[in-house]
Amino acid sequence: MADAGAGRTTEGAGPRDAGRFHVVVLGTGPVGKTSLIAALLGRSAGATGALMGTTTHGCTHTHSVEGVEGTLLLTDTPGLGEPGDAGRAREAEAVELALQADLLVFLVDQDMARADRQMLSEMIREGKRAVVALNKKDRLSDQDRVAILAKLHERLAGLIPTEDVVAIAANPAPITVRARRPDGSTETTLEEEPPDLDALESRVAAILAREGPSLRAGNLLLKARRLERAERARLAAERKKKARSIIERHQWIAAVTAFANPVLALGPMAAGAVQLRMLSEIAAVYDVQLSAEYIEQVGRQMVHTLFKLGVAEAAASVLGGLLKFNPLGFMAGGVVQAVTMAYLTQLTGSSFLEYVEQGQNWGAGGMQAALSRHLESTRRTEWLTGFARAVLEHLLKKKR
Ligand SMILES: Nc1nc2c(ncn2[C@@H]2O[C@H](COP(=O)(O)OP(=O)(O)OP(=O)(O)O)[C@@H](O)[C@H]2O)c(=O)[nH]1
Ligand SMILES: [Mg+2]
Repeated sequence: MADAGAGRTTEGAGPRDAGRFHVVVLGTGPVGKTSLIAALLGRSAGATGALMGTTTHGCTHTHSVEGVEGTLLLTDTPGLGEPGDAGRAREAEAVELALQADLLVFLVDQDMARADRQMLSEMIREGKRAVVALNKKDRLSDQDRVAILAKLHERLAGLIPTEDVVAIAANPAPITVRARRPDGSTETTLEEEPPDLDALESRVAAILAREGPSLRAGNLLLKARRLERAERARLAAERKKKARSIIERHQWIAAVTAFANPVLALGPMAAGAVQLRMLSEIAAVYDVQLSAEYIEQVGRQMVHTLFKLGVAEAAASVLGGLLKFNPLGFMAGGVVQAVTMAYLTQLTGSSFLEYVEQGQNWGAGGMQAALSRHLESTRRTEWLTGFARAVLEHLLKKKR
């Protein structure tokens, strides 16, 4: 049978691959993933080695199983949990490949580490069907093998049915055989041991025979759902970016307007027009239908609440420190008003953005709690100092 995996994996079991079933082997460190694939194929499947990181890229091989119609795609993956940036990138590739699987074979060579269990449960949450194979069973006494399997059953309770946890030896170590020569001396030879994959092969065959078509259909659904989720995330990020730039634009307008009319500026009444325009634009980005009256009412309430919560005091206190050491001190006249109104606009904008993002929901405690959260998380921080400085610089630029 032809080997599809001369290089990196590019193919997967998609809707066109009617007679194909995609198995991906996953595991942390040198647990024997490549060895397992070689043993299943009955020939080499790439380099193997005792140190981690031997396989650096995914590779897919085609394989057929006796008694099972169609073709198996077997994908080897780089090990999970290797250190460094390169290790993380390899893990990301392995996860990406695992998500393409109709069936995962999760390989371990001892009791399962917490990170393995977490990865496996994430895969199962993604809707993946998985079997767990304890490899290198030749290294274990019968008693140890039974004990480790029992431990695995316990750890995987609720995730993987007991019959889907099996023990195998993909590439058992050769055994030493002593033979007595006719002359009475002894000869020691190393004898290769054949792989022992019976338990795994019969599980995979049974799963394929029983669940193959529905697993494949399920996988198609999952793929569609994943794409949908990715599309939603992309749209959310794009909307947020637009909304953020709307907030920024209006915060500058608020600053410049207040700076020009400091007497009128400081008070809930003054915030009206800028707020109304900003909130309407944000609502439009999120395709949220809110009447102008509602937005005006919400805007007024937010401004009022923020003044009550101390937005002006917060802006003034951060400016006190800034202006003392700042050559911009000469502008102090309208600066307090400008920073206050810009800060206010930033807070109402961010809170309203969160509100529409969450499906027109202020979260626990309603609008007041949301505003208070935003104010509290910024008022005594470096962020507010940086913000005030940016407003001052903006005003100075406008002045020039
Ligand atoms: N004793 C014993 N050793 C095994 C068995 N299977 C694999 N090994 C050895 O374990 C080591 C790692 O095997 P690989 O197949 O390279 O492991 P891998 O999971 O592909 O490792 P990476 O590619 O580095 O992630 C090699 O030295 C294999 O010979 C087994 O059943 N028994
Ligand atoms: Mg390998």
